[in-house]
Amino acid sequence: MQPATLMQAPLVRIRLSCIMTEHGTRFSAAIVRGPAASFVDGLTTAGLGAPDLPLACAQHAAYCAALEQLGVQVTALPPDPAFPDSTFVEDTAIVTARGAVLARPGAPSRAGEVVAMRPVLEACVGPLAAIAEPGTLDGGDVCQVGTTFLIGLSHRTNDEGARQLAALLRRVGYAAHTIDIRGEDSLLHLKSGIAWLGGRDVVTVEALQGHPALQDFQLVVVKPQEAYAANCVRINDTVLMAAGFPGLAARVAALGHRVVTVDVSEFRKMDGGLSCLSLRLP
Ligand code: CIR
Repeated sequence: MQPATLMQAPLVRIRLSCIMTEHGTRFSAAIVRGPAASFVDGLTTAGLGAPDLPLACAQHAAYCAALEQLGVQVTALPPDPAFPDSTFVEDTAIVTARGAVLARPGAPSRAGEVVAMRPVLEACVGPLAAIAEPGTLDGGDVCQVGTTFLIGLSHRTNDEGARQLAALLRRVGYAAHTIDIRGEDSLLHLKSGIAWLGGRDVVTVEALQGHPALQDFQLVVVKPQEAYAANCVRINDTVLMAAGFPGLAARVAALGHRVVTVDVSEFRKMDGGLSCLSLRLP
C-alpha cells in the first residue's frame, strides 16, 4: 500500500490533556514567539513607520501576561532573527479540538516559519496534517465560528490551500466555507476583518457584513476608523482587543462580553493584528 500523502493524512486527534470543546473559544495553552532584532525587516504595507523594538517586546510581554490572566498557559519560543515575521505565529498552523494542520505561508519569506513550528506543535498535539504545494494558506485566514470554519481567499491563501483545508476539516465533521477578500485591499487576512465572539456574535468590518456566510449571525459592524480592532479574539470568558478603540470595546461590552485591551501598536506597524501573536490550543 502507498503511504498516505499529506492530502490523505487524517486530521489527527489532539492528545492534549485539556478541555475539549467545540465552542471554539476555550483555550488552555498558547504558543508565542517574541519579536526578533530583525522584526523591523518584516513585511508591511501599513505605512505607519518603523516599529520600536523595545516597545514591541514590552507589548508582547504584556500580551503574554494578559493570556495568562485569562487562564492560558503560554509557551514562549525564542525570537528567531532569521524570520522577521515569525512573531506572528498564528499564521503557521490551524489548531482545532479535532486536530491540527500545518499552514503553508503565501509569502515566500515566511516559509521557514512552519518548519520551525512543526516540532513544537507536534510535541503539543501529536502528528500534524499539512497544506501541500501548490496550496498556500496562512492561519490568519482561518476563522472558527463554532463548528464552522470560514477560510479567507486572500493574497496569501490561494484556492488550492483553501480547498485542502476545507477537505481536511470536513473529513472530521466540521463545515467550511470560503470568503473571498482579494478585492479588499485593507485586509491582509480574513481575520484582519472578522472575529467570532462566541455564540452568534461576530465582529466584522463593513466590507464583509453582507457576505452570505455571516447571514445567521448577530454582527457588530466596526466603524471604518476602528477597523483595525476587528481583529479581536475571544479567549475563555473574555474578548481580548487592541487598545485605543473605545467605540468597538463599548459595543462588544454592551453585548455582555467582558473586554480586556492590550496595546499592540508596534505590531500594527508590521500589518499584524492582535490574534496573530499567538497560536492558541484548546
Ligand atoms: C506579514 O505580512 O505576513 C506580517 N508582517 C504580518 C502578519 C500578520 N498576521 C496575521 O494577521 N494573521
